[in-house]
Order: sequence, then structure tokens, then C-alpha cells
Amino acid sequence: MLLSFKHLATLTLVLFVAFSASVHLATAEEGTTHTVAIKAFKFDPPSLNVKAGDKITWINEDLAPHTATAKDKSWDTGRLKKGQSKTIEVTADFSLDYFCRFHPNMKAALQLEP
Ligand SMILES: [Cu+2]
Repeated sequence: MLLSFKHLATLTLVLFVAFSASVHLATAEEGTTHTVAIKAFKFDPPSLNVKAGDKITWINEDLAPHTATAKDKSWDTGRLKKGQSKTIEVTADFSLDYFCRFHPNMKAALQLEP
């Protein structure tokens, strides 16, 4: 079988695209993005299983501003107004208990899975 340069170029391109797609899939499987809604002065869900490398997005659905802030202050979404969100990546030493700086009675926790 004689392959023309054009065929080889096409084949190379197809292989490259297939390879890139598989790399993308592998990367996507490494971390999950979780969403925590803040509504009616509560974190929903109040408890969440996460792994290092996952990301958590907090989105404020209340009229009042809120934060998601680690109990030890090691991470903080900052002030989130209605409709605003903030995504933070979970690290191996991630602080798991958190609260809202404006409403300290609002509390939630993460569980770090191995
Ligand atoms: Cu709050």
C-alpha cells in the first residue's frame, strides 16, 4: 500500500487528536468539582466527601452576602454577593471545618477521603 504525504499527514493528525482527547479524559478523571449552594443561611450540602485534587465551588443564592471560610482561616472564598461563586481546590492538608464570617452560626464540614 502506498501512502501519499497527504494521507500520512491526515493519519498523523487523527492520531494526535485521539491522543490529546485521551489525555484530556485522564485529566478530567483526576478531580471532581463539587458544588455547595449557600441558601437560606445554610450550606447545602452541609457535609461533603472530597478528595485532594477535587475542586469545590461555593455559590451564594441568598440576598445576603456570605463567605465559606476555614475554621482555622487557612482558606476563604471571600465575600460572595448574590449569584457570585468561588472555586477552591482541595489540598491534602485541607482544613475541613468551615463557617460564614458574617454569620458564624452557619457551619459545615468536609470529609477528606483517602
Ligand atoms: Cu453568611
